[in-house]
Amino acid sequence: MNITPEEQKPCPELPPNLGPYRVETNVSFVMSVRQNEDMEFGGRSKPDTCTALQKIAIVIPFRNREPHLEVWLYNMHPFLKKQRADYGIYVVEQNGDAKFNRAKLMNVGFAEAIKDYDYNCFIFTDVDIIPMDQRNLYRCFKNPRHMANSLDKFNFKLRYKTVFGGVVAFSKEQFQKVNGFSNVFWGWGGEDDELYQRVIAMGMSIERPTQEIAKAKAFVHGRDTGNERNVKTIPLIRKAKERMKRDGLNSLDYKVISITKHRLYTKITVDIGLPEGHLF
Ligand code: UDH
Ligand code: MN
Repeated sequence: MNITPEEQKPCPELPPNLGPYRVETNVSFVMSVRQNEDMEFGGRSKPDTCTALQKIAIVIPFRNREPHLEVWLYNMHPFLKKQRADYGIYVVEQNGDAKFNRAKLMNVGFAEAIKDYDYNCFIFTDVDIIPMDQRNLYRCFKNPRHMANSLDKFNFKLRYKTVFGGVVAFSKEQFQKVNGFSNVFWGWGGEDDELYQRVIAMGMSIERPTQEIAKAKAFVHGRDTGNERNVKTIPLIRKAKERMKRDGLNSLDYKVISITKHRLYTKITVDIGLPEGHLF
């Protein structure tokens, strides 16, 4: 007899048997698909014997990083299933070769995911960071949560007290409260610190797992073409509080080029425009 969702019990607060996790790097898309044949297209899955506590959209900013995506998917589907998550994966790909805008892609992921399902939690993650402990819950909490505080490439040390990059979790309300990310950070850096300032400006604070539980693998790589360091971030970060009212989800402008529901993820390819004052 099938159990209907109404008859199902909520999943336990803490899934059983969570512990250290060994990241597998020698993988392929084919291996991932074989291991995840139970997935719904678009990279959706939910526990089959209980009702998950949250509905989680995972948003990955992306351009030209297939090898990292391959490893991320191979490791993260089993990881999220083990945590009994009701989740969907959204890979938001910037079309064209203009300067990369990680933050704007995150906003697009949020805006598109909420059209798909009644998500109430959003995890914004780089494609090249994979947790090394299943107790690092990919979920939302009372405060916006930073989960990339203990990366192997930084010897599992917190780099600075207000660091807020790599992987963050926001409930829908928390993300709307800060008006999402800024849309005006083109190139590498600053958008994460600006988001931190938004959180503080709205009277919230951030939280993190312990350094032990947050241990994660971050792949070491060179700088991508098109993602050169942005040298104009400091004045933007300083003015975050003032700008956040008009720069973010409420000013988000983009054109979807395609949405493809692959077995392991939903790929959203998007035209996010060009930096202001861009010259050809
Ligand atoms: N991303 C892409 N494609 C790009 C650029 C960035 O997919 O071309 C995404 C991806 O999810 C990535 C994230 O944006 O994980 C953040 O970008 P990043 O990984 O380049 O940032 P990180 O801080 O490295 O890891 C910066 C380059 C450091 C070079 C140092 C050389 N010693
Ligand atoms: Mn990286």
